Amino acid sequence: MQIGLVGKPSSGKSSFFKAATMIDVAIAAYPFTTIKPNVGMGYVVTDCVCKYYDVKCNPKNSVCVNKKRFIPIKLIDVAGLVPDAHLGKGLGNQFLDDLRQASCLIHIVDTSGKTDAKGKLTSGYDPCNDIRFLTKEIDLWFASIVKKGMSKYSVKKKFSKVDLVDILTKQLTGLGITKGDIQQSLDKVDVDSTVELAAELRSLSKPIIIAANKIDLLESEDNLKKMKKEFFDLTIIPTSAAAEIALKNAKEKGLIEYDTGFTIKDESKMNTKQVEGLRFIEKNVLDEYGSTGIQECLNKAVFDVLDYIVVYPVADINKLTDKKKNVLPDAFLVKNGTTLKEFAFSVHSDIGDKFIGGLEAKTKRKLGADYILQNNDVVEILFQKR
Ligand SMILES: Nc1nc2c(ncn2[C@@H]2O[C@H](COP(=O)(O)OP(=O)(O)OP(=O)(O)O)[C@@H](O)[C@H]2O)c(=O)[nH]1
Ligand SMILES: [Mg+2]
Repeated sequence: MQIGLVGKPSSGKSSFFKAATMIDVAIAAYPFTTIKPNVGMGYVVTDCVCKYYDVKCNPKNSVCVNKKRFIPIKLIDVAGLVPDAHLGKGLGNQFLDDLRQASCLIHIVDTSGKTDAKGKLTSGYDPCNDIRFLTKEIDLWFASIVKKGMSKYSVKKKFSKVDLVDILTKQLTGLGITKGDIQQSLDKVDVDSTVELAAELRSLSKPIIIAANKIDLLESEDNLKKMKKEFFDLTIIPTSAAAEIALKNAKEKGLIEYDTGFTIKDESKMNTKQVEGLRFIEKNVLDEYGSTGIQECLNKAVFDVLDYIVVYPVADINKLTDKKKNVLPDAFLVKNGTTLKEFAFSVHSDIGDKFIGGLEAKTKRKLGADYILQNNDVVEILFQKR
């Protein structure tokens, strides 16, 4: 699972990346601080099934803290995109190729209106512009690749009987687009309009959600309302990457306890500026919006927009263990609607090939190949051993 962070320069992409991964990357108030992409692991968080089964788990592919399962997802932070990037403005859009395999994009918007379309300092800028131009640039990037497929098709069809869907599938698989996506899109839009087709394919294969960032700044409040009104059909989550970094830093230094809210452990160990900074975050971010929004953004992208569920494969449904006796070792993110057999293949192609059936831990019932996996299922996959 990969998620791409996109947005204009200085909107806070690298800050969001750092807040989610705690990897130290370059962050600065001038455009194009990031040129080469940053790649790292963030997490989605969900109640661990160890809570339901009342057992102590030994996670291997993920982490469990206070019965919350932290499941890793890959985050990619790329260079800033400016209007007309497809014509080569700014750093152009070549670097978008780094996002080919992303399942979802989070558009980091500077909600404060204090940076212009190129990321330079200004005041009173309307962040709604950013949503419009950025979506357009991403769609045009798709369109340039769809166009290549279309030209191949028009050349090939002169010489042999060829199928447009097959040619497009081959051209677009690198973008994570399936044959089904292409068929669905061709049913919906006019095949002659490359741009429309590309936009449809983009929204199917890389939905965009909005992180309304810099929500700690006072100017952001009205702009957020405006954005929500104009883009009521988009998922918009208020975030403060800067606040999340400050809270995680203070937690790492042992100064505060921080889960959803925070408590200062010993005020005498902090200077006035530090305490004031934390109180500012409490008042302007946590009290106002409930959280810094970073974790919500990732969870929303994976569980709501992409509609993934969590499944725990084990080797023994009675003990809930793998072969090495680890309790609930792995939590897998799978697309809602996935069958047991498809899941078996994704765990290991060999297990898929030798698949017989499965067992489910809660009811102990047998499962067939077509069983649709449910959220928090603990399953044992049965396969021919030799
Ligand atoms: N107040 C406030 N400032 C923020 C927030 N997030 C980022 N910033 C500031 O915005 C500026 C740009 O942040 P970056 O994370 O470097 O932005 P970027 O989008 O990666 O920029 P490029 O790499 O140049 O495209 C820095 O000065 C950050 O400290 C936030 O939530 N609140
Ligand atoms: Mg950056």
